Amino acid sequence: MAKLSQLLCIITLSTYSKLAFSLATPPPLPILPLPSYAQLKWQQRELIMFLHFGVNTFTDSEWGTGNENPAIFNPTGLDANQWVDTAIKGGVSLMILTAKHHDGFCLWPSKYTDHSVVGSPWKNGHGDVVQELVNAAKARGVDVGLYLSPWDRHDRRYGNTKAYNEYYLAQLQELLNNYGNVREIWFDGAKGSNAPNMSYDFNDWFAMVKELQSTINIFSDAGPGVRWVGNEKGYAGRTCWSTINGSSLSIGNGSIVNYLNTGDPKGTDWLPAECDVSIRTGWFWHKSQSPKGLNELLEIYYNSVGRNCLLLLNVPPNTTGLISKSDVQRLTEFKSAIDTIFSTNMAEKCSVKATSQRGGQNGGFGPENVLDSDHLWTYWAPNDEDKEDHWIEFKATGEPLRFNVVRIQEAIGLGQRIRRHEIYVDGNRVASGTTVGYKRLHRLESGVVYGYKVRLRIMGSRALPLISSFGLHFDPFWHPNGH
Ligand code: FUL
Repeated sequence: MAKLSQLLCIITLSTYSKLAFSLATPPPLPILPLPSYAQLKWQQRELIMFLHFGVNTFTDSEWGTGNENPAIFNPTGLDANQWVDTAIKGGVSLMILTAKHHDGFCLWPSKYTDHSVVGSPWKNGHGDVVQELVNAAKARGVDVGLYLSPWDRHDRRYGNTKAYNEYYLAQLQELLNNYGNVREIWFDGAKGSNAPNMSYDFNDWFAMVKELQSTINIFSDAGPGVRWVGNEKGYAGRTCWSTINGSSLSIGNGSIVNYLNTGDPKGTDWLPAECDVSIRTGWFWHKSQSPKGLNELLEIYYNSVGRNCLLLLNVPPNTTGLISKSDVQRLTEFKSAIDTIFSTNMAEKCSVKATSQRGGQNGGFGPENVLDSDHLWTYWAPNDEDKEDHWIEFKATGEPLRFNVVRIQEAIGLGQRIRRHEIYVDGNRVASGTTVGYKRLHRLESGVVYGYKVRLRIMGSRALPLISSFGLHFDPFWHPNGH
């Protein structure tokens, strides 16, 4: 009997010790605030598309007066499939349409006004542009967002706070109840200086939006889902935190644009920035304008997506109701340039080591994680004792490395951390910066570099840095100072 219990004891102990060996090290603690699921999904889109379309398209203007005759809206060749095709060619997964711009003209047959497609000759007044976009997008697996301008220059209720808020909420309900999933709703802060004085019940609006569409991201200057980046050039700050203090923000307040541009490492809210810019000079289509050049678009890409933001690129349909060929071509070129640059990662051929790794050799947080295809939930984590300087190093296993772009990504699901970082090639510093966030791109000022060892050094962070992906790329369109 004594022998039996001894044997049992040995078996139990050995089972426990085996278990102890196979138990995984838990991830490090997050540092708050964190993104919501909808915000993470939004961030991964990188490039989304704006469609400014309405009476302004036909009057060659940017801000309509509100007195336009709906009869001028007649896009005889409108084909939302062509819009969605264009988006797909551009690698875009979300399209945001101006359902109503400042002129008050509604692209859907709203029950609450006659200033809409109903009064136009297009489809004899039976058309619905919102529905056409929703149908075409759904058929191709693309998501839809809507812009509903708070400032309305047509409706007579504007200026009467109660009556106009009721009208606005009624229209929000139409858009969010009748067209399936809406992924982003855009509350524009613009308002003309002579506009009647009134206040918008933003809190009621936001609460209703969330009630009707629980996974939507609400955009405004101040969020609460996504914040404005503070300019319409498509440029985020060189330092760009997804965190900010929501209580310091308000909508339509020109004095906070710099704060919006950079965010705040002490911010208590996760409110990432969206960079809106048009492919042309204006937001609406004008015969006299043409799309920006490829290099300008790439510059915008590096300054938005490459600075931890989303790029919301406006590609406006023309008077026929189609996206002009020149814009389709430019967007296709843009997408193909991005693919050319980022489809090859020279770091993948490297051996990789780091200052330390959480949980030791088999802890699951080794530096090799930065080279897999998961850019959120597998990452390199140093161990807790490593307090100050951290680095991760990539060493060529054959030919020297040749690149002019460095890509760094943080595991933002556990919070944004890095404050300061540098890149070295064979001991020489080639780039330095502050925040990283979901994605930080450095286009090297010195042009192409060749070398054997590339080191990312992190000299400051809010908590231990967690790197989810790293890339060394070659951008054939980048020629600084004729290099
Ligand atoms: C601004 C508006 O005034 C412009 O017309 C455009 O819609 C842009 C995206 O936002 O505030």
